Formats: sequence, structure tokens, C-alpha cells
Amino acid sequence: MIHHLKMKLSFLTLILISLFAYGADEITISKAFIKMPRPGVDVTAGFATVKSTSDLKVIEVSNKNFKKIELHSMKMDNGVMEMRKLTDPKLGPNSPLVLSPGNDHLMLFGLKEKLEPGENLDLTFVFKDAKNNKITKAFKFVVK
Ligand SMILES: [Cu+2]
Repeated sequence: MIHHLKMKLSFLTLILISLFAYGADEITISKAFIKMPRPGVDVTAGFATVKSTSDLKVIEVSNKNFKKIELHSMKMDNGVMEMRKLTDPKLGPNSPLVLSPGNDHLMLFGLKEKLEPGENLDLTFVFKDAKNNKITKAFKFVVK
């Protein structure tokens, strides 16, 4: 009985510790997808909403099936769509990073192996927090 109680207590402690650690930097993603590239095209775009409980900056996004992934903004300039590299992609408790069609997006360059619709890709995000610590996290993107 005592042994059992001890087990329970240590289990509870573990849960509390992990909850605490998790709460420090909670990064979540939703609506994550990659546009199926057109036949013969090795460039495509990706979209997602990334939320964080703390202030972060995205410093790198990568996937082994692409040569390079950049964060872009999109603006209409005199009737011409203009894409620029996002210089300061930030997110925080009240400001998610919203990447959606026609707006800011991920640009994926140099597709190596053909994608299949419905396939999941892990995109690795590297963030930097306010104390300059690097946080690396992979998120699943579905190919649509
Ligand atoms: Cu772009």
C-alpha cells in the first residue's frame, strides 16, 4: 500500500514536471499544408498557423526533400504580385504567425523526390526565444 502510494506520488511529480517544462515554450501548429507542385515544377508553397505561448522568431525552416525553404511575404504592387523574404518572422502569445494563400507563406525550393497528394512531410522549424535560445521543432504538413 505504501509502495503503491509512493509510485503514485512520483508519477504525479513527473506529470507536474513535464507540464511545467512543456508550458515554458508551447508551440503549436494548425492548418499546415503544402501545395502539390504542378507537374515538372520543383517549387511550391506551404501554409500554416503557428502559435506560441512565448515570443519567438523563426530563424530556419527545412525539410530533406527540398533544397531550401524561405518565409515570404506577398504584396500587390501596381497590379503585380511581389514576393519578398520575410526579414523578421515573429510570433508571440497574441500574434500567431499566419501563413495563408495570397499572404505570407513558406516557399519551398528545389524539390528532390516527387510528392504524393495526402503525403505527410515533416518541416523542421528552428526558433529563437527572447533569451537567444534555439528551439527546434518538427511539424507535420500534409500535401494537398
Ligand atoms: Cu514566395
